[in-house]
Amino acid sequence: MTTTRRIPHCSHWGAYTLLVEGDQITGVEPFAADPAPSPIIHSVPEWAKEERRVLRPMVREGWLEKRLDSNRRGRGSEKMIPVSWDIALSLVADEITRVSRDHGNASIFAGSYGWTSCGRFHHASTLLKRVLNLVGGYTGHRDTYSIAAGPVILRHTLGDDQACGGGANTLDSIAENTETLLVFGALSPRTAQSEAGGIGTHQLETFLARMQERGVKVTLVSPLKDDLPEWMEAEWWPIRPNTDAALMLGMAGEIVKTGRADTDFLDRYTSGSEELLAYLDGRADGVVKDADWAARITGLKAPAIRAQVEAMLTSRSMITVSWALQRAHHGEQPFWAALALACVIGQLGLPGGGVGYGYGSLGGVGSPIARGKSPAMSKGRDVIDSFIPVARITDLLLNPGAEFTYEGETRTYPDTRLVYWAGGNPFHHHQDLNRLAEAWTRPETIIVQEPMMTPTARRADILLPASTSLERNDIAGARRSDYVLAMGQAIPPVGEALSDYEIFSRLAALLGVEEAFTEGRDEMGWIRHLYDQTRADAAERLGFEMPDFDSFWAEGHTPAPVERHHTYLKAFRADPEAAPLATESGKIVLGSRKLAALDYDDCWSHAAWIEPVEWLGNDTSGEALHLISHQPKGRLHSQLETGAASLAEKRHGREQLRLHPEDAAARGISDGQTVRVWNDRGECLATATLTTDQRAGVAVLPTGAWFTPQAQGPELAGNANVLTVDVGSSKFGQGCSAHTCLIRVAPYQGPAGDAIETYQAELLAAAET
Ligand SMILES: Nc1nc2c(c(=O)[nH]1)N[C@H]1C(S)=C(S)[C@@H](COP(=O)(O)OP(=O)(O)OC[C@H]3O[C@@H](n4cnc5c(=O)[nH]c(N)nc54)[C@H](O)[C@@H]3O)O[C@H]1N2
Ligand SMILES: Nc1nc2c(c(=O)[nH]1)N[C@H]1C(S)=C(S)[C@@H](COP(=O)(O)OP(=O)(O)OC[C@H]3O[C@@H](n4cnc5c(=O)[nH]c(N)nc54)[C@H](O)[C@@H]3O)O[C@H]1N2
Ligand SMILES: [Mo]
Repeated sequence: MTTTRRIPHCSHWGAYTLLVEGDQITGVEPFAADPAPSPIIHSVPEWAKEERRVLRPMVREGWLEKRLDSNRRGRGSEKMIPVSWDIALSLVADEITRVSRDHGNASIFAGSYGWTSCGRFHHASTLLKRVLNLVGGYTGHRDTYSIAAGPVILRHTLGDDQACGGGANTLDSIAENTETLLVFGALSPRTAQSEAGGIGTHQLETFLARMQERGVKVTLVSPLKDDLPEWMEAEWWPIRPNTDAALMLGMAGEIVKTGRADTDFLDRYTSGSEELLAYLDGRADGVVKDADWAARITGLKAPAIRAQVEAMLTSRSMITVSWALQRAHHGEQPFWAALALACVIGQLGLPGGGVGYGYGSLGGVGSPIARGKSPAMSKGRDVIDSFIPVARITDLLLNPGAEFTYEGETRTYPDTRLVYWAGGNPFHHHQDLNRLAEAWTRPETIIVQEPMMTPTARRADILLPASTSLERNDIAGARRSDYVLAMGQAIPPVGEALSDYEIFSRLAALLGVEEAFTEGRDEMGWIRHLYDQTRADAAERLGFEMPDFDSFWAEGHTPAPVERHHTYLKAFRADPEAAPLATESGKIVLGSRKLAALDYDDCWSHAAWIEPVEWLGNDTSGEALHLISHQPKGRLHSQLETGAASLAEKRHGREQLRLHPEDAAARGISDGQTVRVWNDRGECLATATLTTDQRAGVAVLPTGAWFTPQAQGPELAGNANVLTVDVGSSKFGQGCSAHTCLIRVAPYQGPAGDAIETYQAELLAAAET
């Protein structure tokens, strides 16, 4: 008789129990306390399938034969030769030693951005940095693809970036206090499924339901109607993408024009407001920013904007802004403009009033605020000061020695010789992948540590197979989680895979730093240690009792301390002198001395509407659509792309390109047809799906399809990043501009194989070498 083992586990999309018989996962049960478990949990057994795994260490044939003299354009197409772990790791150690000795450690790029597994112990990029910090350091990265332009501008206008990281008014308080809610972007269960580092309970819908029940007046400003659940019965304003700053400033200007700006609030709590007001009322540039001005730019209706202004002024009003808005060219502006609007209204610091960012962008943003110390492995002290803004990776590789700016500083790109990527997939996440592919030919050596044979893994010189979280023990629950969660090992490692900790421990030994790296602890020793730190902190600092480690591990989960009904800037509002902000003035900055001195043309000294490089307002062809490449519903980025939840969102083995029926008709496209999607940067195939749930002129292609380029012709899988633009949001923030992108679409005439089948066949061919 087979016995079924029940193993508590967790991923970025939540906690669950794995049912295991022998070495097989036979079922997945949602975490009982979770009111809205993510369907993606049922895709997890897909990780165990050998077809997509890296099964053994491998080295690119040309690199093995000729090292630095190999043809670096062979990456991704040359044979990969299996080698033993000993050989693979000694090659890695020798490369680190060589580059460090001959070029200095800044020539080792280990920024290695990526979501990896949710486990906080086997956290691949942290462990990579930990090893390298013990042998002289590396070039790292600042900010994230998720948020960069946003937090950078908030650090200078609010003093820190809490308001976009889950520290603004909590949703429980908004649900009880707000009367008028203006939503920019989304409040969507689609994105709230995920939380970096795992989450116990998904609460967004609980709070949205409470708002609906209380009759909160909700307006959704988004190109997509389904960015808010239909049952919220919100008024939908289908805005032209990337024009939100104009709407926000037009609303603020309308308030100023009608003499209703809260001047007491502006005087007492802000600095530089004169400059903003001069822009709004037209003294600065002769253009009055009001409802009519905003309507012209955004494609919305001026009377509705005026009515909204009225409601915002005469009731308790709250503005929410999704992270998506700042993943765009000039993405600093909608974040700053929303703050400016909130200041003109004057309700910041009151329960359910003001502005907050990123609600529902991740599951924990807006939920009760976790107050404990989350379990986390340390990367150690950064021993050299070398970094890039995260999304400047292609620029780094193409332009060694060139200058770049970031947050007011001017710095120089180092000369990258070695790239080590562990736990991320740049051939999914970066913009303009054809440009990245060119840059990828520059470094002498590229090491990738990955469980899956991803497009990035295939483009490695040395490829190291990491195990997935299913194959080892770990602990989850990061800084926004309401629970600490056990991640038990369910199955043995697939192929010759080793855990990230084991790989880096062996590498540390070869580099002579094993003691410092491991501190003498093994896997369970570390997990126990990390948990005990979290438990001690909760007890000492917050008086919050957590069970001892063995009880926790047996139970699989334990609640973490949280704060409910939080009001952002409450203390500052009560006494701005006693509780000043960490800004240049101690107040909210509406006119920045720092930015005035920098005098950038793409990030001015006050919030402004600055046209993006590409938008519907500057299309000269008359045929372009604005592409929204938002987060995929059925997977996390490129992870579990062939899992059931992800496949359910595909049609004919490709991603669906959502089109408005008017745009489809104008191009002779019918529902379900294969279309070619292109611009000057690249082209891909997708399956057209027609819907009136989006503004005409807008197309939607979710991110994360596995990049499957052909020697000639379009990319097969529907990877949006062959189309997106690779420019920094501005000289100040340097965030990625993924949501700024114009495309063309037409029916596809050529032969179109099934992308998944093609990819699978290529993988099998690669595995046979
Ligand atoms: N066009 C467009 N592009 C975007 C975005 C967008 O909105 N539009 N969004 C951006 C955003 S917000 C983000 S966060 C990025 C996400 O970009 P990434 O974080 O790079 O995407 P993932 O697919 O999550 O990649 C994680 C990788 O880690 C691997 N992995 C999983 N577990 C382990 C492990 O235990 N060990 C190791 N070594 N590896 C593991 C997975 O197999 C996967 O290949 O994409 C960005 N790109
Ligand atoms: N299922 C799933 N959930 C995820 C992820 C995933 O891969 N899969 N990824 C996670 C990660 S890493 C992150 S950072 C978050 C991201 O969270 P978000 O940034 O909030 O998510 P997006 O899906 O990129 O965008 C949300 C919506 O913003 C709208 N939008 C885009 N551009 C504009 C604009 O110019 N103006 C207005 N008003 N609206 C606009 C789009 O209609 C889009 O549907 O999602 C997280 N959640
Ligand atoms: Mo993200």
